[in-house]
Amino acid sequence: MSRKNVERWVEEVSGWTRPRNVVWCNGTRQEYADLIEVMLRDGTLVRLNGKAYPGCYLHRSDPDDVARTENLTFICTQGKEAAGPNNNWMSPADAKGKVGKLFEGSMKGRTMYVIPYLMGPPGSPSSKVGVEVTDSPYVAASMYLMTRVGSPAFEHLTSSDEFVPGLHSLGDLSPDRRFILHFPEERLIWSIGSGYGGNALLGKKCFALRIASWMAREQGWMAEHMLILGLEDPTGHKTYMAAAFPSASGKTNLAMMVSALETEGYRVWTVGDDIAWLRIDEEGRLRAVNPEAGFFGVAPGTSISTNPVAMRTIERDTIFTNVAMTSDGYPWWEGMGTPPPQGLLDWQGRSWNGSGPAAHPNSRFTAPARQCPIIDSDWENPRGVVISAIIFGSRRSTLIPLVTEALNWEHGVFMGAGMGAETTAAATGKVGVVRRDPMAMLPFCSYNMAEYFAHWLEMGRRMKHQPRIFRVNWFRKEENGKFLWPGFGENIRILKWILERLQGKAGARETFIGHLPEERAIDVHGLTISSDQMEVLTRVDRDGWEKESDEMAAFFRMFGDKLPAAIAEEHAKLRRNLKVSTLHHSRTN
Ligand code: GTP
Ligand code: SPV
Ligand code: MN
Repeated sequence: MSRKNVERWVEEVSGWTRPRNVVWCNGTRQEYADLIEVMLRDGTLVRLNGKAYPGCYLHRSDPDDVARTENLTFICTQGKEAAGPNNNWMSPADAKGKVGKLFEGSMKGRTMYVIPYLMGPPGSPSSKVGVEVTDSPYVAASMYLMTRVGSPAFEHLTSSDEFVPGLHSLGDLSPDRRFILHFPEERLIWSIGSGYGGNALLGKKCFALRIASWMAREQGWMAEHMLILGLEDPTGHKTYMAAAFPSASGKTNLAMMVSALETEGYRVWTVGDDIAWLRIDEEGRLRAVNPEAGFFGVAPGTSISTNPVAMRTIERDTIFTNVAMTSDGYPWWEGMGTPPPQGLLDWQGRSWNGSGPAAHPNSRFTAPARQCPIIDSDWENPRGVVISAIIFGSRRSTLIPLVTEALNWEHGVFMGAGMGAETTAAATGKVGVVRRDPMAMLPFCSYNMAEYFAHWLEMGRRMKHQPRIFRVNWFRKEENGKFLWPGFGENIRILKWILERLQGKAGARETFIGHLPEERAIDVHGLTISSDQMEVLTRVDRDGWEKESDEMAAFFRMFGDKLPAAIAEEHAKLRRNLKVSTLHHSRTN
């Protein structure tokens, strides 16, 4: 049993970070309760209204520590090329020298929590063990909600010796001394100076995406920033789909959707809302597991009308971070569906004066997945679920149609690789600027993305039954800034079209960007949307695509001749077709 190896590593890091005491977490409810007690006593947590929100707490973070900090996130590989132009890089020796100093004595006077955790369903060949050492009780408690802590990890460890160590310390929380470091070659994570989710809950983005994407390429599987959902149709049959959208761009909402077509028998079941680990099974199908056991979801915009399932998931045993609080001790945020009440405290605990948001735009809830009322019966199936469709999506206020189907796997990989997305509050920096975010993995792929595209192409070649690939966009806006498409539960109409495409039933017209829904192929009955608006949502704007294609070119150029030929060829094809369509236009106009 490699518990010995874990003990050896813990001894090493505690000798150096010098905590006051060390607590091993075995995953019991009592341990979780003790952590909560510690935080209520020292003010890290505030208890919310026990009648309306039993077992719920509010955490207010340092005002400078509210989102992922991509500029302070590094991949530390022997050579710079391995990390690619898409990552910040430091050599392992430099990283350890520089950041090692910051860890010296960083836990003085604090408790060190040792958290063995399992990512993935117990008993699954896909699952992997991590051990996080942290001096933050908030991080420790969040790990209880987000992963399988303690015995599931040790039971899994007995069957394999591998575990991914992750060292985390709050340090002094200064962004000047904040580093999120990944050593994929030795499967190691170091994080200091932040207590924020994606920087500090090391099982999530650091392990399940950055370290895992590296392992996945070596071992022939995929680690993706994807939700997983089951779409039940009127016959009762479920079709599973995985969808990659960038941060704060609708994964949790799609995965938990309450279908607007429920009376007709279409409904959604949740398997996962953020990350998917995918492998090819013996029959050549792609199967996915959700490595996580909880949701770390965006609070603003979540309401009874937009996401009633999330609202029910978070009404008990949930930790809220950086939301506002009412005088009754209820959590509150913008877009919750109720007007801001009198006596509201903002996310920093100050009396809210009506200027600026009361809840931080990246405020979040952390809740166990089992509390989700529509969690899928197969969400912990060790074999995972068979994926029939892969969906790429992002926020684009213009150009990108409501839905497009790729012509084939290569074209679909190109669609994902060239995807542009408007940035959100989930990472520090400007919000709403378009950047390329291939497969929604730009901040999470730990190696050269040109090789990542090649890996996608190779995975497609190895599959006997490739999922079909789609691109969606719920975020088109009218000139007045209003969303053109109602979104949320109405997105079922697009999932229905996707399902009907898989079944060979739905109509589509082939264009140079892919298959677009034929007029009236999308079921809009009961919706107040005009055929003009639907036309706008499914139009191909040639000039816009010309510009889009230039932006893809600029992005792809970064990778030089590492860019796979198939991607370059798909891009060249788009260019050629754009020219042809110009000729066509001038002839018909
Ligand atoms: P991460 O947890 O950061 O990875 O985000 P996510 O991709 O899970 O995004 P999430 O579902 O939490 O949605 C982010 C924001 O987008 C929330 O404010 C939602 O209310 C909003 N949103 C989600 N789906 C839709 C939609 O279909 N239409 C519109 N207009 N907004 C949406
Ligand atoms: C994201 O930013 O994509 C999230 C939140 O899901 S975090 O855990 O911070 O990465
Ligand atoms: Mn995410």
